[in-house]
Amino acid sequence: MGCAKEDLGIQTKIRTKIPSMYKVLLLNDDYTPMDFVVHILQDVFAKTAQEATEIMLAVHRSGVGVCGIYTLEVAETKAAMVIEKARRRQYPLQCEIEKA
Ligand code: TYC
Repeated sequence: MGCAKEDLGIQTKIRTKIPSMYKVLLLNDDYTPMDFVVHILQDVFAKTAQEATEIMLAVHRSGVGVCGIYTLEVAETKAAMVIEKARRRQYPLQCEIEKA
């Protein structure tokens, strides 16, 4: 006796979820040069020179600033790129992600 899939009452639920978003945060330190941070913000986060300078100065003055808000995988990749570029130059720049 054959048993068609429909007879088993199996249903495929199609759910489209809005992905959680994550902030990429840049932290201040006393050693990373300002122009390097501006370059990172342009290169990794596609900021204009003016936007990058404003974010860098906000981080320099307040201690922390948001570089952008992305899905988890993108946020993790961008944070890892920042750390890698900074370590290659031996700068202590810190970059973290936080749920938005
Ligand atoms: N405070 C650093 C300096 O005076 C500049 C800086 C800005 C470093 C932002 C890190 O995330 C940072 N050279």
